[in-house]
Amino acid sequence: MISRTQSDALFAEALNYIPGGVNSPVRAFRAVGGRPFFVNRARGAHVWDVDGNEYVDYVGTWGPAILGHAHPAIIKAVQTAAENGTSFGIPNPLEVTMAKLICERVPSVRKVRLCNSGTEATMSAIRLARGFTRRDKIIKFDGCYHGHADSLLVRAGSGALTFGHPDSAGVPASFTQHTIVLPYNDTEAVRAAFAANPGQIAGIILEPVPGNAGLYLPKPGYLEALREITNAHGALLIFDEVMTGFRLARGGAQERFGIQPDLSCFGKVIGGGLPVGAFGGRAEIMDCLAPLGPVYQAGTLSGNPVAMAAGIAALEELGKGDAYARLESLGAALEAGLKEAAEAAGIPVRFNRCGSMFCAYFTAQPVWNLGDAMTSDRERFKRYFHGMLEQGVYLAPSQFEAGFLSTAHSEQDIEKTVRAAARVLKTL
Ligand code: KE4
Repeated sequence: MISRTQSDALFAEALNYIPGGVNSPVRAFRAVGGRPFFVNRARGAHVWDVDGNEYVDYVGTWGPAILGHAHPAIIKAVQTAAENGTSFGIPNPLEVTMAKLICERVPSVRKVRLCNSGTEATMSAIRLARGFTRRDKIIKFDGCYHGHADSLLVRAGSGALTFGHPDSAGVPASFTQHTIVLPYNDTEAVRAAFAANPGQIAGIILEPVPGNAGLYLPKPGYLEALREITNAHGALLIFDEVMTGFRLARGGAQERFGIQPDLSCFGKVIGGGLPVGAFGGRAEIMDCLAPLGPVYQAGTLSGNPVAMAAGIAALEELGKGDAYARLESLGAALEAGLKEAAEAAGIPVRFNRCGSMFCAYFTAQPVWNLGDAMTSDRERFKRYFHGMLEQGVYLAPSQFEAGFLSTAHSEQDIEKTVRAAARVLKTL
Protein backbone atom coordinates (compact mmCIF):
# COMPACT_ATOMS: atom_id res chain seq x y z
CA MET A 1 0.00 0.00 0.00
CA ILE A 2 1.48 3.35 -1.08
CA SER A 3 2.06 5.68 1.91
CA ARG A 4 0.38 9.09 1.56
CA THR A 5 0.76 10.52 5.07
CA GLN A 6 1.67 14.02 3.85
CA SER A 7 -1.27 14.10 1.45
CA ASP A 8 -3.61 12.92 4.19
CA ALA A 9 -2.38 15.65 6.54
CA LEU A 10 -2.80 18.30 3.83
CA PHE A 11 -6.29 17.03 3.01
CA ALA A 12 -7.30 17.20 6.66
CA GLU A 13 -6.07 20.80 6.79
CA ALA A 14 -7.68 21.68 3.45
CA LEU A 15 -11.04 20.43 4.72
CA ASN A 16 -10.91 23.15 7.39
CA TYR A 17 -10.68 25.95 4.85
CA ILE A 18 -11.95 24.71 1.47
CA PRO A 19 -15.37 23.08 0.89
CA GLY A 20 -14.68 19.37 0.41
CA GLY A 21 -10.97 20.18 0.60
CA VAL A 22 -10.85 20.88 -3.12
CA ASN A 23 -11.30 23.77 -5.50
CA SER A 24 -13.08 21.64 -8.07
CA PRO A 25 -15.37 18.78 -7.02
CA VAL A 26 -14.09 16.05 -9.33
CA ARG A 27 -10.67 16.20 -7.63
CA ALA A 28 -12.15 15.01 -4.34
CA PHE A 29 -12.20 11.27 -5.21
CA ARG A 30 -15.85 11.17 -4.09
CA ALA A 31 -16.70 9.05 -7.13
CA VAL A 32 -14.05 6.42 -6.37
CA GLY A 33 -13.74 6.63 -2.60
CA GLY A 34 -10.63 7.27 -0.58
CA ARG A 35 -8.80 10.55 -0.21
CA PRO A 36 -7.16 12.62 -2.93
CA PHE A 37 -3.41 12.94 -3.01
CA PHE A 38 -1.65 16.29 -3.26
CA VAL A 39 0.84 17.00 -6.05
CA ASN A 40 3.65 19.53 -5.87
CA ARG A 41 5.67 18.51 -8.92
CA ALA A 42 4.89 17.37 -12.46
CA ARG A 43 7.11 16.83 -15.49
CA GLY A 44 6.36 15.22 -18.80
CA ALA A 45 3.76 12.47 -18.41
CA HIS A 46 4.48 12.04 -14.69
CA VAL A 47 3.35 13.66 -11.45
CA TRP A 48 4.76 13.25 -7.94
CA ASP A 49 2.68 13.53 -4.79
CA VAL A 50 3.93 15.30 -1.67
CA ASP A 51 4.99 11.91 -0.25
CA GLY A 52 7.27 11.39 -3.23
CA ASN A 53 5.14 8.76 -4.98
CA GLU A 54 5.36 8.90 -8.80
CA TYR A 55 2.46 8.28 -11.16
CA VAL A 56 1.98 8.05 -14.91
CA ASP A 57 -0.61 10.79 -15.41
CA TYR A 58 -3.59 10.19 -17.74
CA VAL A 59 -5.55 13.22 -16.49
CA GLY A 60 -3.08 15.84 -17.68
CA THR A 61 -4.81 18.54 -15.60
CA TRP A 62 -8.02 17.53 -17.48
CA GLY A 63 -6.60 18.18 -20.92
CA PRO A 64 -4.25 21.20 -20.95
CA ALA A 65 -1.06 19.14 -20.55
CA ILE A 66 -1.13 17.84 -24.13
CA LEU A 67 2.66 18.32 -24.33
CA GLY A 68 3.20 16.88 -20.87
CA HIS A 69 3.83 18.91 -17.73
CA ALA A 70 6.48 21.64 -17.44
CA HIS A 71 7.34 21.58 -21.14
CA PRO A 72 10.56 23.64 -21.49
CA ALA A 73 9.14 25.88 -24.23
CA ILE A 74 6.11 26.75 -22.08
CA ILE A 75 8.16 27.35 -18.93
CA LYS A 76 10.55 29.63 -20.82
CA ALA A 77 7.68 31.57 -22.40
CA VAL A 78 6.01 32.06 -19.02
CA GLN A 79 9.26 33.22 -17.38
CA THR A 80 9.97 35.69 -20.17
CA ALA A 81 6.44 37.10 -20.16
CA ALA A 82 6.25 37.35 -16.37
CA GLU A 83 9.46 39.37 -16.21
CA ASN A 84 7.65 42.07 -18.21
CA GLY A 85 4.66 42.15 -15.88
CA THR A 86 1.89 39.66 -15.14
CA SER A 87 -1.13 41.68 -16.26
CA PHE A 88 -1.77 45.03 -17.89
CA GLY A 89 -5.52 45.39 -18.45
CA ILE A 90 -4.32 47.15 -21.59
CA PRO A 91 -4.17 45.48 -25.03
CA ASN A 92 -0.93 43.54 -25.43
CA PRO A 93 0.76 42.05 -28.54
CA LEU A 94 0.43 38.45 -27.31
CA GLU A 95 -3.37 38.66 -27.48
CA VAL A 96 -3.10 39.41 -31.18
CA THR A 97 -0.65 36.55 -31.73
CA MET A 98 -2.99 34.11 -29.97
CA ALA A 99 -6.06 35.34 -31.85
CA LYS A 100 -4.25 34.97 -35.17
CA LEU A 101 -3.06 31.45 -34.27
CA ILE A 102 -6.61 30.33 -33.41
CA CYS A 103 -8.06 31.87 -36.59
CA GLU A 104 -5.31 30.32 -38.75
CA ARG A 105 -5.86 26.82 -37.34
CA VAL A 106 -9.66 26.87 -37.16
CA PRO A 107 -11.10 28.07 -40.49
CA SER A 108 -14.62 28.47 -39.05
CA VAL A 109 -13.25 31.10 -36.64
CA ARG A 110 -12.78 34.45 -38.31
CA LYS A 111 -12.76 36.46 -35.04
CA VAL A 112 -12.19 35.31 -31.48
CA ARG A 113 -12.62 36.71 -27.96
CA LEU A 114 -10.31 35.49 -25.21
CA CYS A 115 -11.52 34.94 -21.66
CA ASN A 116 -10.41 33.02 -18.59
CA SER A 117 -12.10 29.61 -18.53
CA GLY A 118 -14.12 27.17 -20.56
CA THR A 119 -17.19 28.10 -18.52
CA GLU A 120 -16.81 31.75 -19.50
CA ALA A 121 -16.35 30.74 -23.13
CA THR A 122 -19.53 28.64 -23.36
CA MET A 123 -21.58 31.03 -21.22
CA SER A 124 -20.56 33.91 -23.49
CA ALA A 125 -21.13 31.92 -26.69
CA ILE A 126 -24.69 31.14 -25.58
CA ARG A 127 -25.35 34.80 -24.80
CA LEU A 128 -23.91 35.77 -28.17
CA ALA A 129 -26.04 33.18 -30.00
CA ARG A 130 -29.16 34.50 -28.27
CA GLY A 131 -28.21 38.10 -29.01
CA PHE A 132 -27.42 37.38 -32.66
CA THR A 133 -30.56 35.32 -33.39
CA ARG A 134 -32.82 37.22 -30.97
CA ARG A 135 -34.08 33.82 -29.83
CA ASP A 136 -34.04 32.40 -26.29
CA LYS A 137 -33.98 28.61 -26.42
CA ILE A 138 -30.81 26.52 -26.48
CA ILE A 139 -30.47 22.78 -27.09
CA LYS A 140 -27.86 20.83 -25.14
CA PHE A 141 -27.38 17.08 -24.73
CA ASP A 142 -27.55 15.02 -21.55
CA GLY A 143 -24.12 14.04 -20.29
CA CYS A 144 -22.44 16.93 -22.06
CA TYR A 145 -20.73 19.36 -19.69
CA HIS A 146 -20.07 22.94 -20.72
CA GLY A 147 -18.85 24.33 -17.40
CA HIS A 148 -21.01 25.57 -14.56
CA ALA A 149 -22.97 28.50 -16.05
CA ASP A 150 -26.51 28.40 -14.65
CA SER A 151 -28.41 27.78 -17.87
CA LEU A 152 -26.13 24.88 -18.84
CA LEU A 153 -26.16 23.02 -15.52
CA VAL A 154 -28.99 20.81 -16.70
CA ARG A 155 -28.40 17.08 -16.94
CA ALA A 156 -24.75 18.01 -17.22
CA GLY A 157 -21.82 15.63 -17.23
CA SER A 158 -18.46 15.57 -15.45
CA GLY A 159 -18.64 16.31 -11.73
CA ALA A 160 -22.31 17.23 -11.93
CA LEU A 161 -23.11 13.72 -13.19
CA THR A 162 -20.62 12.05 -10.87
CA PHE A 163 -22.25 13.50 -7.79
CA GLY A 164 -25.73 12.64 -8.96
CA HIS A 165 -27.01 16.19 -9.16
CA PRO A 166 -26.67 17.08 -12.83
CA ASP A 167 -29.25 19.77 -12.13
CA SER A 168 -27.45 21.86 -9.51
CA ALA A 169 -29.15 23.36 -6.49
CA GLY A 170 -29.25 27.14 -6.56
CA VAL A 171 -30.27 27.37 -10.20
CA PRO A 172 -33.83 28.76 -10.42
CA ALA A 173 -36.11 26.93 -12.86
CA SER A 174 -36.53 30.24 -14.65
CA PHE A 175 -32.82 30.17 -15.52
CA THR A 176 -33.10 26.82 -17.29
CA GLN A 177 -36.58 27.11 -18.78
CA HIS A 178 -35.04 27.93 -22.15
CA THR A 179 -32.64 24.98 -22.07
CA ILE A 180 -33.87 21.95 -24.01
CA VAL A 181 -32.00 18.76 -23.11
CA LEU A 182 -31.94 15.91 -25.63
CA PRO A 183 -30.20 12.54 -25.87
CA TYR A 184 -26.91 12.64 -27.77
CA ASN A 185 -26.65 10.77 -31.09
CA ASP A 186 -30.44 10.98 -31.65
CA THR A 187 -31.09 13.05 -34.78
CA GLU A 188 -34.87 12.62 -34.71
CA ALA A 189 -35.04 14.12 -31.21
CA VAL A 190 -33.36 17.26 -32.56
CA ARG A 191 -35.72 17.51 -35.52
CA ALA A 192 -38.70 17.10 -33.18
CA ALA A 193 -37.40 19.84 -30.86
CA PHE A 194 -37.16 22.30 -33.72
CA ALA A 195 -40.63 21.34 -34.95
CA ALA A 196 -42.04 21.90 -31.46
CA ASN A 197 -40.26 25.25 -31.00
CA PRO A 198 -40.46 26.96 -34.39
CA GLY A 199 -38.38 30.15 -34.64
CA GLN A 200 -37.43 29.98 -30.94
CA ILE A 201 -34.17 28.04 -30.83
CA ALA A 202 -31.04 30.20 -30.90
CA GLY A 203 -28.70 27.28 -31.24
CA ILE A 204 -27.38 23.86 -30.33
CA ILE A 205 -24.33 23.55 -28.11
CA LEU A 206 -22.51 20.24 -27.90
CA GLU A 207 -19.20 18.60 -27.28
CA PRO A 208 -18.50 17.18 -30.77
CA VAL A 209 -16.87 14.23 -28.98
CA PRO A 210 -18.39 14.11 -25.47
CA GLY A 211 -15.66 13.65 -22.85
CA ASN A 212 -17.67 14.40 -19.71
CA ALA A 213 -19.55 11.16 -19.30
CA GLY A 214 -16.48 9.11 -20.02
CA LEU A 215 -15.94 9.27 -23.78
CA TYR A 216 -18.26 8.47 -26.62
CA LEU A 217 -18.26 9.44 -30.29
CA PRO A 218 -20.75 10.97 -32.71
CA LYS A 219 -22.41 8.27 -34.84
CA PRO A 220 -21.60 8.54 -38.55
CA GLY A 221 -23.68 11.37 -40.04
CA TYR A 222 -24.80 12.79 -36.68
CA LEU A 223 -22.72 15.98 -36.75
CA GLU A 224 -23.60 16.50 -40.41
CA ALA A 225 -27.30 16.21 -39.49
CA LEU A 226 -26.93 18.84 -36.75
CA ARG A 227 -25.26 21.15 -39.26
CA GLU A 228 -28.08 20.63 -41.79
CA ILE A 229 -30.87 21.07 -39.20
CA THR A 230 -29.42 24.27 -37.70
CA ASN A 231 -28.90 25.73 -41.16
CA ALA A 232 -32.50 24.88 -42.10
CA HIS A 233 -33.86 26.64 -39.00
CA GLY A 234 -31.56 29.67 -38.84
CA ALA A 235 -30.08 28.44 -35.56
CA LEU A 236 -26.39 28.44 -34.67
CA LEU A 237 -24.30 25.30 -34.28
CA ILE A 238 -21.93 25.79 -31.34
CA PHE A 239 -19.06 23.32 -30.87
CA ASP A 240 -17.78 23.26 -27.33
CA GLU A 241 -14.16 22.33 -28.11
CA VAL A 242 -12.81 23.25 -24.69
CA MET A 243 -11.60 19.64 -24.39
CA THR A 244 -11.27 18.59 -28.06
CA GLY A 245 -9.87 21.83 -29.46
CA PHE A 246 -6.33 21.57 -30.83
CA ARG A 247 -6.24 18.05 -29.37
CA LEU A 248 -8.20 15.81 -31.74
CA ALA A 249 -6.49 17.48 -34.71
CA ARG A 250 -4.52 20.65 -35.39
CA GLY A 251 -7.89 22.36 -35.93
CA GLY A 252 -9.76 20.32 -33.33
CA ALA A 253 -12.75 18.01 -33.70
CA GLN A 254 -14.24 20.19 -36.42
CA GLU A 255 -11.20 19.47 -38.59
CA ARG A 256 -11.26 15.77 -37.70
CA PHE A 257 -14.93 15.42 -38.61
CA GLY A 258 -15.05 18.05 -41.38
CA ILE A 259 -17.84 20.18 -39.90
CA GLN A 260 -17.85 23.98 -39.74
CA PRO A 261 -19.84 25.22 -36.71
CA ASP A 262 -21.00 28.82 -36.40
CA LEU A 263 -19.31 29.34 -33.03
CA SER A 264 -16.57 27.39 -31.26
CA CYS A 265 -15.47 27.45 -27.63
CA PHE A 266 -11.95 26.69 -26.49
CA GLY A 267 -9.92 26.40 -23.28
CA LYS A 268 -7.42 24.00 -21.70
CA VAL A 269 -4.79 23.43 -24.45
CA ILE A 270 -4.72 27.11 -25.53
CA GLY A 271 -3.65 28.12 -22.04
CA GLY A 272 -0.67 25.76 -21.77
CA GLY A 273 -1.86 25.03 -18.23
CA LEU A 274 -2.74 28.61 -17.30
CA PRO A 275 -6.33 29.93 -17.01
CA VAL A 276 -7.66 30.69 -20.50
CA GLY A 277 -10.86 30.34 -22.49
CA ALA A 278 -11.89 31.59 -25.91
CA PHE A 279 -14.90 31.65 -28.22
CA GLY A 280 -14.96 32.56 -31.88
CA GLY A 281 -16.78 32.29 -35.16
CA ARG A 282 -18.00 34.25 -38.16
CA ALA A 283 -17.31 38.00 -38.05
CA GLU A 284 -21.01 38.90 -38.46
CA ILE A 285 -21.74 37.00 -35.24
CA MET A 286 -18.63 38.02 -33.27
CA ASP A 287 -19.07 41.70 -34.15
CA CYS A 288 -22.27 41.68 -32.07
CA LEU A 289 -19.98 41.69 -29.03
CA ALA A 290 -19.21 44.85 -27.07
CA PRO A 291 -17.64 47.25 -27.73
CA LEU A 292 -18.91 46.89 -31.33
CA GLY A 293 -22.33 45.45 -30.66
CA PRO A 294 -25.04 45.02 -28.01
CA VAL A 295 -23.92 41.69 -26.48
CA TYR A 296 -21.86 42.45 -23.40
CA GLN A 297 -18.93 40.27 -22.31
CA ALA A 298 -15.79 41.26 -20.39
CA GLY A 299 -12.92 40.07 -18.18
CA THR A 300 -10.20 41.71 -16.11
CA LEU A 301 -7.63 39.09 -17.01
CA SER A 302 -8.88 38.21 -20.50
CA GLY A 303 -5.89 37.98 -22.85
CA ASN A 304 -3.53 37.92 -19.88
CA PRO A 305 0.03 38.19 -21.26
CA VAL A 306 1.49 35.33 -19.20
CA ALA A 307 -1.38 32.98 -20.08
CA MET A 308 -1.13 34.01 -23.72
CA ALA A 309 2.60 33.31 -23.73
CA ALA A 310 2.00 29.81 -22.32
CA GLY A 311 -0.75 29.07 -24.82
CA ILE A 312 1.17 30.43 -27.80
CA ALA A 313 4.16 28.26 -26.86
CA ALA A 314 1.87 25.23 -26.62
CA LEU A 315 0.21 25.85 -29.97
CA GLU A 316 3.55 26.52 -31.65
CA GLU A 317 4.96 23.25 -30.30
CA LEU A 318 1.84 21.41 -31.49
CA GLY A 319 2.31 22.97 -34.91
CA LYS A 320 5.75 21.43 -35.29
CA GLY A 321 6.63 17.92 -36.44
CA ASP A 322 4.37 14.96 -35.81
CA ALA A 323 2.62 15.80 -32.52
CA TYR A 324 -0.80 14.58 -33.71
CA ALA A 325 0.61 11.46 -35.35
CA ARG A 326 2.37 10.66 -32.06
CA LEU A 327 -0.80 11.20 -30.03
CA GLU A 328 -2.66 8.90 -32.40
CA SER A 329 -0.06 6.12 -32.23
CA LEU A 330 0.17 6.31 -28.43
CA GLY A 331 -3.63 6.13 -28.25
CA ALA A 332 -3.75 3.10 -30.54
CA ALA A 333 -1.07 1.30 -28.50
CA LEU A 334 -2.87 1.99 -25.22
CA GLU A 335 -6.19 0.85 -26.69
CA ALA A 336 -4.75 -2.38 -28.06
CA GLY A 337 -2.98 -3.20 -24.81
CA LEU A 338 -5.93 -2.49 -22.53
CA LYS A 339 -8.36 -4.41 -24.73
CA GLU A 340 -6.03 -7.41 -24.71
CA ALA A 341 -5.64 -7.22 -20.93
CA ALA A 342 -9.42 -7.06 -20.43
CA GLU A 343 -9.99 -10.02 -22.74
CA ALA A 344 -7.32 -12.06 -20.95
CA ALA A 345 -8.95 -11.26 -17.61
CA GLY A 346 -12.41 -12.12 -18.97
CA ILE A 347 -13.76 -8.72 -17.88
CA PRO A 348 -16.35 -6.95 -20.09
CA VAL A 349 -14.76 -3.60 -20.94
CA ARG A 350 -15.92 -1.19 -23.66
CA PHE A 351 -12.90 0.94 -24.55
CA ASN A 352 -13.84 4.11 -26.43
CA ARG A 353 -11.15 6.30 -27.95
CA CYS A 354 -10.80 9.28 -30.24
CA GLY A 355 -7.18 10.20 -30.86
CA SER A 356 -5.59 10.93 -27.47
CA MET A 357 -8.87 10.90 -25.51
CA PHE A 358 -10.18 7.62 -24.13
CA CYS A 359 -12.40 5.87 -21.58
CA ALA A 360 -12.76 2.28 -20.36
CA TYR A 361 -16.38 1.50 -19.41
CA PHE A 362 -17.07 -1.68 -17.44
CA THR A 363 -19.94 -2.81 -19.62
CA ALA A 364 -20.27 -5.30 -22.45
CA GLN A 365 -22.48 -3.05 -24.57
CA PRO A 366 -21.45 -0.30 -26.95
CA VAL A 367 -21.50 3.21 -25.43
CA TRP A 368 -22.92 5.89 -27.72
CA ASN A 369 -24.68 8.15 -25.20
CA LEU A 370 -25.24 8.82 -21.49
CA GLY A 371 -27.79 6.03 -21.10
CA ASP A 372 -25.27 3.50 -22.40
CA ALA A 373 -22.53 4.97 -20.18
CA MET A 374 -24.75 4.52 -17.13
CA THR A 375 -24.72 0.74 -17.66
CA SER A 376 -21.07 0.68 -16.60
CA ASP A 377 -20.33 -1.20 -13.37
CA ARG A 378 -19.12 1.70 -11.27
CA GLU A 379 -18.14 -0.45 -8.28
CA ARG A 380 -15.81 -2.36 -10.58
CA PHE A 381 -14.48 0.97 -11.93
CA LYS A 382 -13.70 2.11 -8.36
CA ARG A 383 -11.65 -1.04 -7.71
CA TYR A 384 -9.92 -0.62 -11.07
CA PHE A 385 -9.07 3.01 -10.35
CA HIS A 386 -7.50 2.25 -6.97
CA GLY A 387 -5.75 -0.87 -8.25
CA MET A 388 -4.13 1.16 -11.01
CA LEU A 389 -3.24 3.95 -8.58
CA GLU A 390 -1.42 1.44 -6.40
CA GLN A 391 0.52 0.43 -9.50
CA GLY A 392 1.58 4.06 -10.08
CA VAL A 393 -0.96 4.86 -12.80
CA TYR A 394 -3.27 7.85 -12.25
CA LEU A 395 -6.53 7.63 -14.17
CA ALA A 396 -9.42 10.12 -13.99
CA PRO A 397 -11.06 9.58 -10.56
CA SER A 398 -14.51 9.01 -12.04
CA GLN A 399 -16.11 6.69 -14.59
CA PHE A 400 -17.66 9.81 -16.10
CA GLU A 401 -14.44 11.48 -17.19
CA ALA A 402 -12.13 11.02 -20.16
CA GLY A 403 -8.46 10.08 -20.04
CA PHE A 404 -5.84 12.10 -21.89
CA LEU A 405 -2.53 11.18 -23.51
CA SER A 406 0.24 13.68 -24.16
CA THR A 407 3.18 13.78 -26.55
CA ALA A 408 5.33 13.24 -23.44
CA HIS A 409 3.93 9.75 -22.75
CA SER A 410 6.51 7.13 -23.71
CA GLU A 411 6.17 3.62 -25.04
CA GLN A 412 7.50 2.55 -21.62
CA ASP A 413 4.64 4.42 -19.92
CA ILE A 414 2.14 2.59 -22.11
CA GLU A 415 3.80 -0.78 -21.42
CA LYS A 416 3.79 -0.09 -17.67
CA THR A 417 0.11 0.88 -17.85
CA VAL A 418 -0.89 -2.22 -19.80
CA ARG A 419 1.07 -4.51 -17.45
CA ALA A 420 -0.59 -2.85 -14.47
CA ALA A 421 -4.03 -3.25 -16.06
CA ALA A 422 -3.35 -6.93 -16.76
CA ARG A 423 -2.61 -7.44 -13.07
CA VAL A 424 -5.47 -5.31 -11.74
CA LEU A 425 -8.22 -6.51 -14.08
CA LYS A 426 -7.65 -10.09 -12.92
CA THR A 427 -8.51 -9.00 -9.36
CA LEU A 428 -11.81 -7.37 -10.29
P1 KE4 B 1 -13.59 25.24 -17.18
O1 KE4 B 1 -14.55 26.32 -16.73
O2 KE4 B 1 -13.45 24.13 -16.14
O3 KE4 B 1 -12.23 25.80 -17.63
O4 KE4 B 1 -14.18 24.54 -18.48
C1 KE4 B 1 -15.48 24.02 -18.43
C2 KE4 B 1 -15.65 23.00 -19.55
C3 KE4 B 1 -16.35 23.36 -20.68
N1 KE4 B 1 -16.52 22.50 -21.70
C4 KE4 B 1 -15.98 21.25 -21.67
C5 KE4 B 1 -16.18 20.33 -22.81
C6 KE4 B 1 -15.24 20.83 -20.53
O5 KE4 B 1 -14.72 19.58 -20.49
C7 KE4 B 1 -15.07 21.72 -19.45
C8 KE4 B 1 -14.33 21.33 -18.19
N2 KE4 B 1 -13.87 19.98 -18.12
C9 KE4 B 1 -13.74 19.42 -16.80
C10 KE4 B 1 -13.29 17.96 -16.97
N3 KE4 B 1 -14.36 17.10 -17.23
C11 KE4 B 1 -12.83 20.21 -15.92
C12 KE4 B 1 -12.41 19.51 -14.66
C13 KE4 B 1 -13.03 20.12 -13.43
O6 KE4 B 1 -14.23 20.48 -13.47
O7 KE4 B 1 -12.30 20.22 -12.40
